[in-house]
Amino acid sequence: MQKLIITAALTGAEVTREQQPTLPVTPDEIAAAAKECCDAGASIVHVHARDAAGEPTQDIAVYREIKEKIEACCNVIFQPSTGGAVWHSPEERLQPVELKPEMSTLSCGTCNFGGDVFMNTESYMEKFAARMKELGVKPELEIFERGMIENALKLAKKGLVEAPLHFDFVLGVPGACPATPEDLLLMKNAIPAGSTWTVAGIGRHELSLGTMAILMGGHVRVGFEDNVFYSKGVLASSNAQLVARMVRLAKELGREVATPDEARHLLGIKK
Ligand code: KMH
Ligand code: ZN
Repeated sequence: MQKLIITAALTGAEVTREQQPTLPVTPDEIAAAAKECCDAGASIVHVHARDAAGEPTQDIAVYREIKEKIEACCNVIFQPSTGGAVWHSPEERLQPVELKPEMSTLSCGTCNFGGDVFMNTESYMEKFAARMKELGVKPELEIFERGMIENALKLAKKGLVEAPLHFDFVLGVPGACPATPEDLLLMKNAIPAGSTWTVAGIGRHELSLGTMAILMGGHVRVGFEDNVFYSKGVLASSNAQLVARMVRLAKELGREVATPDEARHLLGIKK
């Protein structure tokens, strides 16, 4: 089995300091959390920027500051979000790709997102994919529903994303695909051979689906964007605490954890 790639989704667009008092929000806090997670065993950090008021922003200047601060302190793969928050325009969302990060996310369809709609029309998916390709940014294909895999494959057929594809199954978002073991199997069995995949289980499902992925040869995403708790009713003390638990589980289950450079090799990213 491949070594395990652990992604830490540090901040997200929806979580607040009220829900998680140690949520990293400023560029300094996000960079410090990235280093802590990298030291704990994460090889990718998925990043959402926040403005001075702590609100989600897709401002390229804020992403630039975060990228530079992370690069100055650790070797982790920087993966900015192009999902942003549900109310960001596609043009706002695409901004961090212009920084030519090693990776960025590419959401592969529209779904309900709690009481909101997360909008990803075909034309915008194509635009995002084309720009990532032009700039040499490896897309992580975000899959919130089964049909989104077909949308991703359509992008591949048009040459806008290239094999080997890398998928992230985001399971358990209210309004989208639930986070059952059967759903994860369905997703995993629907992607082309030779692809890599990771799973982001929302809330308590982070632990169960992450454990399944370790056993199934997939990869794992943890962090406050997806889950703020360590166990029922007990807040996690940091993103790194959630990473460290996955490292321990992987060790117990006989799966080695990838370094950032090993993750680059597995994902076909040239530094
Ligand atoms: N915040 C969600 C609406 C991504 O980062 O690419 C979208 C999201 C996906 O988080
Ligand atoms: Zn995100």
